[in-house]
Amino acid sequence: MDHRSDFRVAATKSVSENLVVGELLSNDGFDATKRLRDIRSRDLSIPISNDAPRVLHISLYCFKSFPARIFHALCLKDDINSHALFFKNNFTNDHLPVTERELDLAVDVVKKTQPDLITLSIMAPYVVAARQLVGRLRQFSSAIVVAGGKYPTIVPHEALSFADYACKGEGDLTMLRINERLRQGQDLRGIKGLWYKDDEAQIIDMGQDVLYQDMDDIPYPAINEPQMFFIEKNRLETVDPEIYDEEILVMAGRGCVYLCSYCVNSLLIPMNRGNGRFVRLRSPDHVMEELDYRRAKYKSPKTVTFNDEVFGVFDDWVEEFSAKYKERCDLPFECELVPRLIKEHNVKLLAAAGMYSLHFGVQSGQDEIRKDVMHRPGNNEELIEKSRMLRDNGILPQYDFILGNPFDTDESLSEALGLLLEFGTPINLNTYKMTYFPHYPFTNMALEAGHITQEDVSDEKVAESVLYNFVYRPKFPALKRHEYLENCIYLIPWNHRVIRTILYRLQKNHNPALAFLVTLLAKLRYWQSFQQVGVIIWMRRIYLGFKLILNGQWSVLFKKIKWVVGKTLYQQTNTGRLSVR
Ligand code: B12
Ligand code: SF4
Repeated sequence: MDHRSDFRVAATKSVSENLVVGELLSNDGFDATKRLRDIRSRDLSIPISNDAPRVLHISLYCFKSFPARIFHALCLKDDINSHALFFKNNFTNDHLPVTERELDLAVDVVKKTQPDLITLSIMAPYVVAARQLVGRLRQFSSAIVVAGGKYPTIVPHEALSFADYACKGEGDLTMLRINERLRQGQDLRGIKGLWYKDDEAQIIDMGQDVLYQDMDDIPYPAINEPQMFFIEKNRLETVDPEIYDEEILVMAGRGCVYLCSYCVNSLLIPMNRGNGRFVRLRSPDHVMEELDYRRAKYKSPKTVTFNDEVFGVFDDWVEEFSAKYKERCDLPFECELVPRLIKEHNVKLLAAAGMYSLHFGVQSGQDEIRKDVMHRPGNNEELIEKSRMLRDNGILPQYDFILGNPFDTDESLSEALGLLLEFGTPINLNTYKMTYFPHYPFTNMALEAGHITQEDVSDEKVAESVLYNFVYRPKFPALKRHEYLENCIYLIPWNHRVIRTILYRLQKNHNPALAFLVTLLAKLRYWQSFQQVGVIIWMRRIYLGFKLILNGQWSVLFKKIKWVVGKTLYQQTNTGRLSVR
């Protein structure tokens, strides 16, 4: 089969003077789509041939990594001697730096698995760690290094500074083509989407593969399957920690319909024009099959979270999914949808199937900023209406909000505070800090407006910002009005009558004493939530305990005590069970 005929150069600008458009090489009649379909129903425990190529997939800072787990499953099905290494985990705002011991443990895994090929899945915040890890592994291995994920998708030419090949875009079929080349003992040049440097160090632009449409052909992520390694806190584990998680994180599809300026989709959607439908859902049956697989693996799953960016965006899908979920899965679930796309009819169906909460992004409190700067649909009126509708249907809304937006003003933040207070109580609010991801339209706007400089978008700065300040950290001291208004927003979830009164007062008028008090309380909330300061957690527990006693809520009190004891015991036994093998 001649693959040249369907080769389309993706909508990539010329990124470097030293770049030439590459040619696709025929893969000896290899048809990746057919292969994907042929191996679809294979079991993961199928014996691997003795002479099968050896591949090590590495995820950086994410034990849950969808791509690394999917590729491990895909390669096992494809008769590849596949291994997966999860090199460090993602602790929000508190990532731990790579240690020498951890690099040594990764080297041990490489020595043990002897890969012919190493793949890395890389997001922008982890480029520094990727360079460091690849540098070390190359001292002990001559494996080919292929990078994929959001970072190489956006800047494949930059990824070639440390990887031999960089995959632009989705890589499921690419992975099968790579496997076939390894089986044939050929190099990887000429594969669609796989950029490389030729012998003269010229970057060869291999475009990007089409978006694979039939999501049911793609394996779901491997959970606690053979040949998986996990490194964190100077330890190497071989039991998948995922099975001890009470939350099952699933994706029922891929893609989004919007192009918010601070989100990767603002780049991916234009990049994929003419490349197939961007939003693709798995069939409800396939999702249920995965949930059966996962529930059989997990020790005591309690909830399901769908991590899709726009969950259940098609009405007929929602109808079928709700009926099947209700019939086959008794775990409550939550999901995420853009407010504009939330329809009452679908909410009722999903609620009847077990949905207890729905996330939606508010992101700004002012319609103009949301629309003109963030390129996001929806206005405040619509948000309030959707929030009310969810509550009326017994669904707990969860709101996402981005602070640290340089285009915000005192007025827009005061409006935001008013809006969030209007959502009513109890309120679940996640407050993030704006991150300047390289090349995103929002970042370019901030650069043009002089709010940031190129240095703020360097790999190191992006890492620093995401690893330690992805979730908003309250400002201290917060003397300016916009600073303490952000702290006010951060404090909203504390939900106490007195606090709400203070927030209302500050929203209307400047008051330095109250602003100082709010700032102190916001700091306290941050310590309690993120720095796990034992004393503060216990002070709060004792306070809540007394409150329950005073209100005579004995059954709630006993439930809470049982939960605290259970959690403490679980943490202890969990650490014991995960000891090195
Ligand atoms: C689900 C999701 C998560 C999940 C799972 C993450 C994961 N690693 O799988 C959770 C909740 C854990 C998560 C956490 C985080 N996330 Co997140 N997340 C997403 C989301 C919504 C979907 C990504 C996804 O899983 N898609 C499905 C998988 C199968 O696709 P994929 O990862 O893109 O992989 C495909 C290709 O990239 C390629 N590919 C990937 N790796 C490789 C490797 C090789 C060798 C090849 C050939 C191809 C290849 O093939 C894959 C299959 O087609 C995206 C938004 C988006 N539109 O993508 C944000 C997104 C990826 N997240 C983002 C961020 C910042 C984070 C966090 C840092 C946030 C935080 N501080 O907590 C962490 C980092 C975790 C980590 N180290 O990976 C950013 C990354 C920005 C960037 N430019 O790099 C995104 C893009 C959102 C945004 N703001 O724009 N996230
Ligand atoms: S709606 Fe969400 S996922 Fe979609 S583009 Fe906007 S921020 Fe990204």
